[in-house]
Amino acid sequence: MSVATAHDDHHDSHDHGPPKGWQRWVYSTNHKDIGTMYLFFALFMLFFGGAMAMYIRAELFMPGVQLANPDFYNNMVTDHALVMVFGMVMPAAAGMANWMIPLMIGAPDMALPRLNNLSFWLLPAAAIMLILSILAPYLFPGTGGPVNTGWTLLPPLSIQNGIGMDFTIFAIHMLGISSILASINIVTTILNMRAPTMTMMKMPLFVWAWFFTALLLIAVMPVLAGAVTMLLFDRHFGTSFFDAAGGGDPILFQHLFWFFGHPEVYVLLLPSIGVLGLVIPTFARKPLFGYKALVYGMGVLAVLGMVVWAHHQYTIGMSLWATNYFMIGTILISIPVGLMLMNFIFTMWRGSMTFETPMLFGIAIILMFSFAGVTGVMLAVVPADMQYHDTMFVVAHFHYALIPGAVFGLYAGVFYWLPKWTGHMYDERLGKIFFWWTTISFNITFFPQHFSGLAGMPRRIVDYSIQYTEFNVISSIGGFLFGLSHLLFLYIIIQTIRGGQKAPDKPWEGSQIGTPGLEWTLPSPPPFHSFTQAPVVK
Ligand code: HEM
Ligand SMILES: [Cu+2]
Repeated sequence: MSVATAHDDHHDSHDHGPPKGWQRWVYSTNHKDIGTMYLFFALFMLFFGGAMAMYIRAELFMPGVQLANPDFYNNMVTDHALVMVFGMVMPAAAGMANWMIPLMIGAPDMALPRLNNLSFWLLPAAAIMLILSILAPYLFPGTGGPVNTGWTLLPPLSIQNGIGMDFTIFAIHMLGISSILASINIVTTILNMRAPTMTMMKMPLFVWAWFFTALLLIAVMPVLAGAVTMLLFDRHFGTSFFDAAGGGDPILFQHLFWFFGHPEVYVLLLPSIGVLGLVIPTFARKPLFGYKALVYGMGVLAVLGMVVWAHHQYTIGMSLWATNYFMIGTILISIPVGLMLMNFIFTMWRGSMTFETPMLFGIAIILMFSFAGVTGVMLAVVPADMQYHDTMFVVAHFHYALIPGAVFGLYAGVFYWLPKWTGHMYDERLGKIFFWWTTISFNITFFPQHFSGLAGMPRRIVDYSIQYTEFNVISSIGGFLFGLSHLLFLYIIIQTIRGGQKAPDKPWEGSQIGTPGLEWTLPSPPPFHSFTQAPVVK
């Protein structure tokens, strides 16, 4: 056939382009295409989860119940969190892993390209399930109200919820399978696909960060999957794992959930630490300070992160010994975290710094994430947490941890790699505007929540007492500005994809200082198939 002959003409040549049309994407086994799909999926989910956040802030703008019934409000709180965690941050980080890890280690592709395709395509299916879980009360009237448990899905409420909860559980199953498969792929790629001269201790920090992230996911995702499956059994098959009426214990679910949930915050954080490990040396024009310490620090963080989960449950009435153990373990975590931040600061020390958008995000992360570390240590102290628990103070803490710690790291990565991905430079002026706009509005949104929280305003409740009004008005205005800034983000991305100044192979002068930087030896954008022969690392 003509296709076959055409192929024979350039036999053994690997520079054929991608397949045409929809098949390129649906059947894709190419790490760059799959990475691109992950990133677009995450971008879409950013707006979906963001829209729910706007709804929440609109409702909280004033005391009283304004927009809808309280159960729907709590449904929005639940799905905002699930979408942001599983639909946005994790897929964005996975998209970056797909794009960059093979390029960084000199591999032609991921180790398991078909599995890679499956990992991605499970996500849209999960997203549909999640949307169905929101719509269920309206599509299937009489099957129960909205899922109103919060992302922690705590029983007994999650046992009593309507059919929407089943959709949520299925969505989590699919998201979990997707994460586990992607993680297996990433670990296998890192262990087996490196160019022969790329030893583990030469790998860019981003690769190490994802290595630990993937190991964490493989360790804890199955626990969450098991927990929600047990929940499903309690709901439909007559078991009583978590139902006190049948001899079960809702506290068991909390332990299983947080055994997953706390490591999950490191899953969200570590890829961004990996981005920082590239961005800071690039724009400080100095090799990363304490590379080895950072690698070991991330390892310690991953292990410690797995044994402190019950700091989310101080109020349930554990034994004093258990409580003390979890408190001390949690406080110990500040040691590797502090060490990592110090390494970044020492990398900048006496460097020749410039402040392009990725670097601005990098510096903002260090400052604002440290702040989350401080409130985190406050929360880790048992008698103090007894007061703060379930208040807006916790909301402020974890948004300071997650938005600078995870999301800003992803933004830094987007601006850092957009030239490589698209072949065009983004508009630096717009990038800087976006940086200041998000950073300022983020702080306006979440800083006041520390005070409303300390003053006692509970979280996950649609209404509040009037003395918290001012804090909430400020928060909501900040929130709307923060949301709005993302239209600029979208604009910058579209503009960069469509054209702009041509990006050189290595757009950032310092990007190969102290790291092999194989990805910068390729053209921008890299060809469809790259490193079909292993490069040599000097
Ligand atoms: C020094 C580091 C940290 C410490 C000591 C710490 C401590 C804590 C504690 C004790 C709580 C429970 C508060 C309560 O519910 O009463 C908490 C909640 C939370 N933290 Fe952190 N944290 C740290 C870093 C992080 C990081 C890096 C992230 C994410 C990237 C994060 C995300 C969260 C989230 C999402 C919650 C709330 C979960 C929920 O109840 O829905 N934290 N933190
Ligand atoms: Cu935790």
